[in-house]
Amino acid sequence: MNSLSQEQVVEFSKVLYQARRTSTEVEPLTKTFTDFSMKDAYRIQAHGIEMRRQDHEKLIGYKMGLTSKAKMEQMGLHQPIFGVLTEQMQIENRSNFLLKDKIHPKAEPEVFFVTNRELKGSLAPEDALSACSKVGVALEILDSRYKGFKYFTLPDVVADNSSSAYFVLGESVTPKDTSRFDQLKIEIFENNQLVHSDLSSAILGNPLLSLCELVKLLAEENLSLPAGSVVLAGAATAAIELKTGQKISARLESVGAVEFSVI
Ligand code: OOG
Ligand code: MG
Repeated sequence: MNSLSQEQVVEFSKVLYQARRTSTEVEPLTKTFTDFSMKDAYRIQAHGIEMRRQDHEKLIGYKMGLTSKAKMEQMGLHQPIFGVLTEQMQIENRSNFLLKDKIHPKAEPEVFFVTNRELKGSLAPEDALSACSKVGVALEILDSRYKGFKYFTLPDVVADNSSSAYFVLGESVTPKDTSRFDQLKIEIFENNQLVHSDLSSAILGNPLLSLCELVKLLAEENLSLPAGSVVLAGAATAAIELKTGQKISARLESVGAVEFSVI
């Protein structure tokens, strides 16, 4: 497979940029144009983020995706990926989420970290833990720009910033050296009814390993993870489609809760 020219990278990322801005679904890029590699997918993603930076969005972290079996099976794709988070994507905990002007959003329960120093290269889980000032529970609101939220190929998803759209950070704790985050129950509720539940070990065996994996994937792009980054470790369970009138909440055992209402 030949790598994409810079003109193609710009053209492809503009298609997704417009789709997001106008809440219009588009065909997968690999269907409209041509197949491309993961490396090119991250180039398209990065160019899309650069356009958002020009729109004065501020980068505040990353999300990991496809880090659990439940998510890999829901989406039919089987390899961890990352996307970029901006401050403009954040929704306050316990606030309203307006469904209007969204394409086909879904919510999923996540573990999040806030890092206290720059991280790069290869990292052990103990180093990852010592680099976290916070560990908390989050809800990610995905909204793929592709028709019917249907896949396509892994490079299509990565090009589309790994389907990220919004996120809500909930309660958190300050971890200690001895804290363990690999056997905690994580649950998602719709109108207080439990919909999915799993253990945090569903996320690559331990959500801290998802942070290590992110740092490794960033290194492949010659990037490091800046101090103070927010990192979503990836959903432990499948996602729920959003509809007006829902209250969506999630709970991470020993850590806390997070919620929003769909209006
Ligand atoms: C891809 C992003 C997956 C997760 O937590 O696994 C993701 C998608 O489902 O569209 O965010
Ligand atoms: Mg997610």
